[in-house]
Amino acid sequence: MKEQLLEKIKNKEIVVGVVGLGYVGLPLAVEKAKAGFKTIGFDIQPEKVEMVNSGHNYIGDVIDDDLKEIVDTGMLKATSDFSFVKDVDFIAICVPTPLDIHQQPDISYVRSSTEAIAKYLTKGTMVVLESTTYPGTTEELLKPILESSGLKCGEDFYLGFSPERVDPGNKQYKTKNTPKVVGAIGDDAREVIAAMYRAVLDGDVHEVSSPAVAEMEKILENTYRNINIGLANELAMLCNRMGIDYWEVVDAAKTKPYGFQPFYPGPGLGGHCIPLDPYYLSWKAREYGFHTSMIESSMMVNDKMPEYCIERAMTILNREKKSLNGSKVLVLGVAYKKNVDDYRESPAIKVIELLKANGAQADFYDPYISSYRYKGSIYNGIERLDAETVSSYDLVLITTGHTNLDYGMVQKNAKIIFDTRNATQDLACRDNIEVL
Ligand code: SAJ
Repeated sequence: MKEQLLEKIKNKEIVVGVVGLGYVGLPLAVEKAKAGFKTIGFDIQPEKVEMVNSGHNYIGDVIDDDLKEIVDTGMLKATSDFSFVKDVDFIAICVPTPLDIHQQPDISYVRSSTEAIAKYLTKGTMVVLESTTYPGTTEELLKPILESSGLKCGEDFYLGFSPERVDPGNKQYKTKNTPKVVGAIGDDAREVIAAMYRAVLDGDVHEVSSPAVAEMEKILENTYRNINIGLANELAMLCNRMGIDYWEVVDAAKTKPYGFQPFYPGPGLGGHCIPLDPYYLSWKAREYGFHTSMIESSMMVNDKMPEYCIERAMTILNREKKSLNGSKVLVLGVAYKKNVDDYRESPAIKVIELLKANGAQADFYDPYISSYRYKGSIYNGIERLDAETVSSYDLVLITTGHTNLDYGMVQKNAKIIFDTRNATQDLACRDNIEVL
């Protein structure tokens, strides 16, 4: 099997499957097809299948023309019919790994995708999980499901884990040039799966001894960010109490050319990875009687940031002899981080809800997001951001630091600005600006 697959990779005869056509799966499918491998994209959402098959791109990190070309040339097609799994030689699973309402891992998308694959799995197939998950998922969950097909892992099919590393909106690092880690069950599996990624990606492919090592390294990457952001948030709150500008402190600390990476405070932790992934580890750790105290501590700080922003807004309005209750507040940015159109787990939305709960009239403007859905309701932003609009609010609250906003105009016309992202850092006149 190994030699046959290595030959097929070399001759670009491998048929590739990608399950999940989101911000991870679609860029991966596009890169595989661009590298000359016929690719089938699988997704349970008919609208995604329809958009891909009509060459209509919906992922910011994918180039529209690239998608159109590989669809027009037949190198990529999308389907919801998993029976086509019988035609693939390599299949990557790129489905969400969210948390349920009790902050426990919801592995159901991975499980159902694997079950769908197992039904049509054929000999000589490489199966790779890319979704971020707890160490042990590949061997403990995927392997038995796939072997229920009657095929034997390591003999009839290869199984591995290779964590996605997609930083939405990152202009420098994309799927093609970001180094990739690969772990698999068995040396042959690891060699063949790594060869498959090397045939497509420009970045280094780093092989590790097991899927668990690869699963754990990805969780380490994101837990590292979570905890350092928690540290930044905690020190920002302390510095405010001490009358020290934490943003200036970080700028000074990052002059150290080694051993320090800057992290910045904010209104909370958003996105579908950093706030969630560490909980996959703390959940699994309890199986071993282990408590990941630093993750819990960091998340206590991060989860408190929306409320802390409300406290600060109250203090700022109070100085103007105004109460939050009855004030008009304009929230700038609902995306979970700057220059993206994604508002999943966005702290800005939690801030808006808290403003309303305290009796404020909270409107928002986001250049990338005109409306958002929250708990079954749709919320529309204000149409445009102009001097008259800005001046009509008691407080402007910057929650996402989009770089395409005219902060100079906002500063000139706002009564007062609470900037939780230091987005106004380049403005000379800051007398009506307060930072987190
Ligand atoms: N944030 C801060 N302060 C910081 C950095 C980030 O408050 O100093 C906030 C952001 O505003 C955002 C959240 O944390 O709400 C997460 O931001 P992020 O920069 O970690 O970006 P994500 O979640 O879009 O993507 C991350 C990837 N980003 C980077 O490495 C820069 C990467 O960790 C993973 O590839 C990706 O998660 C993933 O899919 O796991």
